[in-house]
Amino acid sequence: MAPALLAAIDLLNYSESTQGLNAQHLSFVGNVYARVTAETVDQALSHLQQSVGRFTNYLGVATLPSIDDVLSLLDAGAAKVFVTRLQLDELLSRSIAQDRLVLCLPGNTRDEIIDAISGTQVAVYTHQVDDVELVEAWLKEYGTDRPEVFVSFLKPELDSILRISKLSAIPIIPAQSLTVDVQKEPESLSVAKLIMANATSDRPDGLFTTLVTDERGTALGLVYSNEESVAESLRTGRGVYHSRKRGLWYKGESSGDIQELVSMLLDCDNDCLQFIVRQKGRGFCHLATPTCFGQYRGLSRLQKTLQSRKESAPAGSYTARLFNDPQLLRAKILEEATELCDATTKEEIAFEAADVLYFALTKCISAGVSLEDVERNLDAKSIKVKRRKGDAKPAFVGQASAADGVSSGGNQKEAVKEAASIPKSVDDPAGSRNGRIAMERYVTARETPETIHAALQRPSQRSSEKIIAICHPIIEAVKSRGDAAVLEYTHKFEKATSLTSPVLKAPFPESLMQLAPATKDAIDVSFNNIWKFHAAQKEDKPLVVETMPGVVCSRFARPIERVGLYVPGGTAVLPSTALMLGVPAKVAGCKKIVLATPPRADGSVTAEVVYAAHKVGAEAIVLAGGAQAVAAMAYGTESVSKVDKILGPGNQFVTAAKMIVSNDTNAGVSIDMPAGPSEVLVVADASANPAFVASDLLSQAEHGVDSQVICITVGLNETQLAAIEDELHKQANTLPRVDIVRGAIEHSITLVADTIEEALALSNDYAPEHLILQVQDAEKVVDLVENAGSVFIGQWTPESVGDYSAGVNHSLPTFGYAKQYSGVNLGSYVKHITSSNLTREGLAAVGPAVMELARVEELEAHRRAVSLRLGIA
Ligand SMILES: *[C@@H]1O[C@H](CO)[C@@H](O)[C@H](O)[C@H]1NC(C)=O
Ligand SMILES: *[C@@H]1O[C@H](CO)[C@@H](O)[C@H](O)[C@H]1NC(C)=O
Ligand SMILES: *[C@@H]1O[C@H](CO)[C@@H](O)[C@H](O)[C@H]1NC(C)=O
Ligand SMILES: *[C@@H]1O[C@H](CO)[C@@H](O)[C@H](O)[C@H]1NC(C)=O
Ligand SMILES: CC(=O)N[C@H]1CO[C@H](CO)[C@@H](O)[C@@H]1O
Repeated sequence: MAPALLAAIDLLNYSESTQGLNAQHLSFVGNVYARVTAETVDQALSHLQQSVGRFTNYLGVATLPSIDDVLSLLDAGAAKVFVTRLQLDELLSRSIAQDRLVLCLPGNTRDEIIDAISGTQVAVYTHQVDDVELVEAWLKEYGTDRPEVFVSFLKPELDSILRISKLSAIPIIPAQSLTVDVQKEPESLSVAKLIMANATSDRPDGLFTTLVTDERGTALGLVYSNEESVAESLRTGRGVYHSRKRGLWYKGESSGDIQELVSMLLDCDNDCLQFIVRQKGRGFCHLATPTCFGQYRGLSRLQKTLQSRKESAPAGSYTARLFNDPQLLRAKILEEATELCDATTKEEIAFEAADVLYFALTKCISAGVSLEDVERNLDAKSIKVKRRKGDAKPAFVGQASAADGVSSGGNQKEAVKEAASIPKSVDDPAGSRNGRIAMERYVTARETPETIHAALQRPSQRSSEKIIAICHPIIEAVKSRGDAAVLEYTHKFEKATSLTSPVLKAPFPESLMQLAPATKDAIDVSFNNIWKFHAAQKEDKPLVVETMPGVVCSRFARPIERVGLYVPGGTAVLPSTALMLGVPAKVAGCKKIVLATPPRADGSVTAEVVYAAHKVGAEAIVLAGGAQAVAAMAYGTESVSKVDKILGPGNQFVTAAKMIVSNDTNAGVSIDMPAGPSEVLVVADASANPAFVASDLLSQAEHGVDSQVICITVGLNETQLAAIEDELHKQANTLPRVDIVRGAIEHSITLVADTIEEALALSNDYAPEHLILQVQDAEKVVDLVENAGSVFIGQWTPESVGDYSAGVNHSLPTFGYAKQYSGVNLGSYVKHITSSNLTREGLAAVGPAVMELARVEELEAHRRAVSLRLGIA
């Protein structure tokens, strides 16, 4: 709708005290035109910010030389900016909507005007018109089927303004020439008169139907106005109407239920007024209800309730607690937001969204912020022209991926694919710094230890409680309903609805293991190397120690009888994990090996994994992922054997499920270690090849957006740092998984250190899963390594060899657990039994000590077991 009247202010000399309209009056009119120059642009921006949404339209004029200033004004909420022809072309080419722009005509002769507006649909402005008749003539010539026309006057006189208005042009009049009180300022133009100049009543009594609403647009009631009541309303700043019985009607004058005028406008065909007011007292209706149409509903009702509770909440009531305990409120907002994220059905989403709005509004009201303030903000944001990033902050990205992960029982690396930080397009800034794919850089000598520590935080460290809560019911279902429950989850999460059995039993048919010869050979090579390395870890004879003459203690190993190996799946093919987990189990001599992996949607498992399962002698493959697979192996089902230990990496759901089952004493199952997203830390000095360093960082970054890669440089100068960064940017852009890489790089960092000791101290504190040493005398540096899952020594040892074929396992502690845990190794598949074997003399020698300690502990039977044998009373 075209603004009927524009009040112009000149920021250079406008002040509240000048004669004419003050700021409140301006907001009644709603449409303000501000002359903005290069000198006053900052003033205009702050004016806009303070008046967020106060004015329906706020316009700037084209004495601005800079396109950036124009953009800033639009972004800050200016409804339209008046620009030159050149600026117009430039802005339109930048996809700025044409209804945000007004073309300033270079002059106001007929030819100039016709020339300027032919062929454009953009609104035009003609400045300081002297010859009103001429403008009138060409407006008539164009008829009403033309762009909006804004007109300012050399001499603003009522007659010329009205003539132009009647031709549907929009007059711009200096605020100083306008008044809301003609009695006091008889020289000035009456705002009421101008607003009503072109209003046309469709009623025989000439009154104007007037809709009264609150700021949110809720209709409060219906009344009538005429020019007199409009003028009184503007003058007093209150709701003033025309009562058909009583004449001029100052609403609330006797009852006290007054209304503050916020603004007034005409509808599209100028026959109905809308008054936007702030209702005070009991309400609008004579029945003392808030509106003539009954009670408030929805958010308005909630807001009223909260506002009244804030003033007088019954002590001890929940709302009072929320107002008084910011920590509780914070926790509720976070909790409800998470629940909303996890909701799936329409009913759940509506339910959870309502909760989020409830707590969010409580926060607002407690801080004196109203819904109207929030909505003004929304409106202001909706007209921004500069793009917002829209990415989630890193701390929240992991949480987002966690919730997604439940649908793919697969590898963490796969499960996070849909995470918020995967760049959606080339111009998405994730992982980019100054237009390049680059990690954030910190010079350790210039930062506090706290800053460095914070920078080394892993992504997605929160969420575990939530995940555990999701896993519990799944585990319970599998525990109580066995195969049926496992199948249901597989149908639901992996979409493998054709599956009728949750297991594939050995011997696996050849048809499921059809592999290219090269792939088969590669698996065989890896199998043999892993076998050799783990066989060498085998203890061929027990450890025997004679602690005293005749007292022999020994320790010997026995395989864990039944092991369950979790092989992440999803869309990734991970035969290497099957080998890394399965070979040591076979070397150790585990009697039963069960492998679990999520099937693809067609119910199949990749041939590589089946072949690997076959090579390690697995008795069955459980076709399930996530918590359901873990539960099936921990408790056993009709067709899945119960196991004694579960090993293998997985997403947060697998990890959480492993923690839950290992914590259940009735399950009788242990786990290898807690797992988290994969990570690498590369230490590089001047001897390192920048291309190698970058390739190692990227080979980890491509695992998933929640991977983290850290580069610690030792004594490198700017040129050398730039060389690594150049390589990273260059190589990253050539990778097929560049989007995932960018997601990971977004929360990855470079630390610029001076010495190798400093670098290793930082690394030990971080305790990386993979540590790559690309430094001079790398093997000596290993002595400085205190915490790491696996170390890759020297420039010829990329992490990839460890991932696949060197022989070391790649099932390693992540998330800083390298401080407490080893990676999977043969020891993970065996337990150690100790034994003691005494001769009579041996018992005689050690017996007095035993008896004395038994006496001190008052365990008489213990003492007697010795004394009896030794024939002592
Ligand atoms: C003013 O009134 C005329 C005649 O009724 C109408 O054509 C025109 O659209 C109106 N203009 C405005 C701005 O209301
Ligand atoms: C482990 O068990 C204890 C005691 O039953 C419980 O408090 C704790 O929350 C459990 N932890 C997990 C991860 O289930
Ligand atoms: C960095 O060191 C290298 C090797 O010593 C040298 O060639 C380069 O000029 C140095 N760059 C800067 C900016 O000091
Ligand atoms: C127990 O000790 C005796 C005497 O030292 C020895 O002969 C025997 O082999 C040992 N047995 C075992 C199982 O260690
Ligand atoms: C045996 C194996 O698979 N490789 C290594 C896995 O990690 C632990 C901890 O570093 C090593 O002890 C194993 O040798």
